[in-house]
Amino acid sequence: MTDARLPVLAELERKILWLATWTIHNANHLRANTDGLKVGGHQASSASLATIMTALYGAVLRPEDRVAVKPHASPIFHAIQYLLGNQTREKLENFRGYKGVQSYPSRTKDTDDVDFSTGSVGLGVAQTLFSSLVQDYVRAKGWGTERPEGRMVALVGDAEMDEGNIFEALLEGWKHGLRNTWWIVDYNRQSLDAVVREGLWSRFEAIFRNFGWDVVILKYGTLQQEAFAEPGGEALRRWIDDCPNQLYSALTFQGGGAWRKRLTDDLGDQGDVSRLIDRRSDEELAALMANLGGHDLPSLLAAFEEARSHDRPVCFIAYTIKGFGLPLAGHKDNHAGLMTPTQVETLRQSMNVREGHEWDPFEGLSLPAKTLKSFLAAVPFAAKGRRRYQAPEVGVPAALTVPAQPAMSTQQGFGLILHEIAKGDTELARRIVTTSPDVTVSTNLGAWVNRRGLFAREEMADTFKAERIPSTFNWNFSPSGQHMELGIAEMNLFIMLSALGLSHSIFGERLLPIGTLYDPFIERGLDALNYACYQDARFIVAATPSGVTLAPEGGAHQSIATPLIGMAQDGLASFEPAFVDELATVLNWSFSYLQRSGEAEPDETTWLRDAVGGSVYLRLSTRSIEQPQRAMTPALAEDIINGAYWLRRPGPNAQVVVAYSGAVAPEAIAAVGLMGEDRRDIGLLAITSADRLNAGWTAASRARERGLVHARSHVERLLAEVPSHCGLVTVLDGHPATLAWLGSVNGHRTRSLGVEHFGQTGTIADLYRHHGIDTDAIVQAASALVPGRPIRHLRSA
Ligand SMILES: Cc1ncc(C[n+]2csc(CCOP(=O)(O)OP(=O)(O)O)c2C)c(N)n1
Ligand SMILES: [Mg+2]
Repeated sequence: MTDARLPVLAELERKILWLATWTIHNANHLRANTDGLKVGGHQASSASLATIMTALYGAVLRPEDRVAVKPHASPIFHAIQYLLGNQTREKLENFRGYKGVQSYPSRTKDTDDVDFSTGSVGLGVAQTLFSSLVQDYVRAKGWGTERPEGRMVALVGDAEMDEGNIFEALLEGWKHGLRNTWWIVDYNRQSLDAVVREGLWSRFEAIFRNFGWDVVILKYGTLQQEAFAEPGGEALRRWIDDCPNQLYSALTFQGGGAWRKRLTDDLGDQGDVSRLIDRRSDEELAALMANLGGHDLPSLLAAFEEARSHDRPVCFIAYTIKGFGLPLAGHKDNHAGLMTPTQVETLRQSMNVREGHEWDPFEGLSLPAKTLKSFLAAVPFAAKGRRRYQAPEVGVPAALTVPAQPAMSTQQGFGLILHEIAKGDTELARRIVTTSPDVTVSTNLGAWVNRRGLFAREEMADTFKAERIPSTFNWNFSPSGQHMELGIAEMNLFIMLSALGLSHSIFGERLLPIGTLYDPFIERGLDALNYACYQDARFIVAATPSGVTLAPEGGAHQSIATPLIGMAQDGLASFEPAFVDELATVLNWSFSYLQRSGEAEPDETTWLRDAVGGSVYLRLSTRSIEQPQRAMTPALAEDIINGAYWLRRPGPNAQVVVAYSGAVAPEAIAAVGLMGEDRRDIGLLAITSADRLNAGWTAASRARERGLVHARSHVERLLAEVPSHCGLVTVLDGHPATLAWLGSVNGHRTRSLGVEHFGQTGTIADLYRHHGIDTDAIVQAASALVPGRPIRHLRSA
């Protein structure tokens, strides 16, 4: 039985390819193009996926499905959305321009319902896998079950499969019993520079089957299958199978005449095979040879529909031609290839598109416009409109319980605070989900996990416990568990956080994700962290231990640059508290900060964009330090969130202010004590967030420059009471540039202490001395910065 959708989908495919081509051509040739706007990489790469995406969006996908589209296929995606009425002509005309359609599909910047951003190849692919695990998590809790389960689909470039993070994710998916995930590999055997190695598909096949995936190879289209059934067809099939990728590409580029010559030379037998070739015109021969599985609507529809009948993960290896349907088809240099105006003109004519009607959705059709219109109106994917949800806000208490211990580390405090939350039967406790790459216990999540359990779709008892072997930790897995245990790969942690942190928008169910890892390994997962922030996923990352303070752990685990990452990473508010009451304040604030989504206007007190919300990075430490005995007043809490407060207010004639962040608090406090007799009115500034202090200052400065003369940020208010002759010594266990900018706020002379070099192993005292962030170094810096009476402590030292 023939499928009535086929002629319409074929027409749609032509239209989509045309619109994508026109979008790119428009950006390249028609718009003023002075600053390198040249569109590289989109044309051929888009065409490669035109058929597959037509089949998916036109027939296969349902509203609950979510897709990560290969970065360079963005013009195809937007053309489809344009036809569905979700994208404007203005934005398409402004492809890659200011506020136009983005180069690569963007969840936050594009307006046509992009599910997952892509761009840095590999990450979007893994995101679909983790999103599927999150879907299972949410549903196992009994949430969102009124909606059907969706499929998480990635359209993957074959060269993209070189990215290691894809295989890290694959492993994790296997461990968690992955379902409902499709990866469709656009097997065009071309990357950016080159032609892909021979036979790669069979390696992929073996890998995926090993991890429990179904593998569907879409190699031959219907025309080819029909030809194989003709007399002599078997010889043609063998020839295709043996043909090297380079040669296939080259012949595709050259067209029908070249195919005829080559096939006749190689296969001509004056018999069946010759007749098979001769029966076809050059054009028909080219169409036959280009009729690979990934360009054959009937094969694609059949394969996808078959896969819809079960929930096993499927890898489709779809043979395609890069640049399909365009004069660039198959050429190995086509990645950055652009069609010339003449080529576009030829295509326009062949598509029956009149000049001036290039953007008309129903121009030049061979079917009545009405047919296409009503088909588009009934496309299942678009049946429910925009596919983004909102979730009600989870209530946050006025304050979290601060553990009462005279001395603690922030890491220990973090574990105790979460343990307190875990004990309660609150909505907050239920919506928190933790995850960690094999450092759950060593980052102090153990007590939380003991209470709330590990997540798995199926129960799995802790054998040690069942055997009554004493152990501190209860490692039971169940659908009600709230901890997602991951293997060591940090990329997976951040992509998991990205998936958990979009649950409210993708599945309509709010999660409050907390991930833990060792601080230095943020750098291992940094691109994925950046990706998560770019998509506006909401999560807390607690990184511990950090700096050189993890002393005996040695140089390999020490982090120097992370405070700067914390400041520079957009979408991430970073804190480095010294004391546990500060941490409790920050954590509580974070739970509501995660859930905000307002307008981007800065707040007039702090000049921070707090109404918008975002994710949070907590840089914690294993160093146990004496805790202040104090009440957390609302004013103090506010200062902690805004980034700093006076631990000791400077007097009117202050000569020195010491500003510190994090675990070096005892050194800063001691230095201030030791200098007290020899320098006047010393101030001690506790900095909980260099990131937020700096951001507020920058925003307030900008506001003043734009005429709001009274704009003042938190740090400006704090430093306003410091006399101009006063010197500033800043110190932290991290790169000194983190706090060095404080001197620019009001022009105070500043000396910034911190860590710049890979560390030694040793005690904390050894290493603080070695790097010059100990008490003596602070006193020496102050003494040199503010000359005066010799500081007695230094003389006696
Ligand atoms: C992490 C990362 N590295 C490099 C790039 C630059 N880049 C974009 S596409 C591409 C290769 C594309 O090959 P393939 O995945 O086969 O897609 P095709 O263009 O063939 O469809 C490269 C190297 C990138 N976007 N992200
Ligand atoms: Mg490729």
